[in-house]
Amino acid sequence: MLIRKPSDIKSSEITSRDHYVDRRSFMRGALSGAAMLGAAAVGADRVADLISPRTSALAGTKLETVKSPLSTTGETLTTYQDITTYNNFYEFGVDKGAPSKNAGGLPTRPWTLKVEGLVNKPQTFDIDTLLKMHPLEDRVYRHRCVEAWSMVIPWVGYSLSELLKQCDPQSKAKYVEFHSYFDKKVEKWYYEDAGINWPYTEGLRMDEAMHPLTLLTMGLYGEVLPNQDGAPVRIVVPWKYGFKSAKSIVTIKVTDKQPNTTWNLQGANEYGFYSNVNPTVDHPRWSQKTERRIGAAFYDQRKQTLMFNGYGDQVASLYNGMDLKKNF
Ligand SMILES: Nc1nc2c(c(=O)[nH]1)N[C@H]1C(S)=C(S)[C@@H](COP(=O)(O)O)O[C@H]1N2
Ligand SMILES: [Mo]
Repeated sequence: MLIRKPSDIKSSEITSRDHYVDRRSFMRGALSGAAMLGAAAVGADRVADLISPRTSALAGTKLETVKSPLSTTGETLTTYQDITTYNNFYEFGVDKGAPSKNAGGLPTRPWTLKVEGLVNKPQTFDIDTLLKMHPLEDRVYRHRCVEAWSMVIPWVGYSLSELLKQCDPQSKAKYVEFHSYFDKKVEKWYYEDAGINWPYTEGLRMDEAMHPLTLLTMGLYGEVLPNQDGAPVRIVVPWKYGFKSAKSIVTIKVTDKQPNTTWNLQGANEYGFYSNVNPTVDHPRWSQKTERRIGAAFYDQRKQTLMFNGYGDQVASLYNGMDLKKNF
């Protein structure tokens, strides 16, 4: 992304959700048969790969959800196929197609999320507790990557504030830090040479983290998150560039100092701590005025990028008095 030029992989094949699921389970059935027959001939790794791990064992598990009044309306949803095969998840490789191929081994059960730091009630939550703690909402959000492409994604989750409130942040708490899972044995594709400081770390100001739009996300399209999209739990901050939305998080640390975040350390002039979507502030290497909508018909692909990604009515007041040209 971020290191290389945005690649222009065409989302050539657009398959509807149902067709995709049918085809996938059909292929899995066909392949496990083939795998059993051929087990002696092909190596054990290859057999394992044939049987399933391209996607997690939990993939396709339905979640019980309610509609959210905070959903974005009037946009065409990006297909499940595109959302799950065009990804940025550098721990599993830098190409957009790599995470969907490589993230099958991410161990999403058991999984815990620890909330620590400046809170009166530090706690470790099991993923199955998180899934039941508060009603899960279907929330449609625009997603705008700093690389100037975008999607419209029907996430499932609830406001991060619901979780933070349970931990009772102290009054000196000013920031929240998110740490992604990191294991070199599982995420063999992490980009060692680029000098990225793993684990992937992101952060928000406390009031941004408590804003109702900031989503603790556990699913998409009404099902558990596929591994490549940050299973089993991630953050989604729809008014900021996509890299602010850390995937597969294991720790939330509440602090009084602005966190050092992965991409900000890579290049502060390219990836600001705030990184609110802003069409008037270009990335040093490309324009941010427009975006390419993944999967849209060719005549409809170029969209004007909206200030705060279109969420200004809800979030602009968080930045009163700040120079929006500098808060990038
Ligand atoms: N741990 C981790 N989180 C991450 C990333 C990553 O490489 N590693 N990429 C970010 C970027 S640049 C984007 S655009 C979104 C992509 O989310 P998606 O693949 O579910 O669309 O995840 C963000 N969160
Ligand atoms: Mo991104």
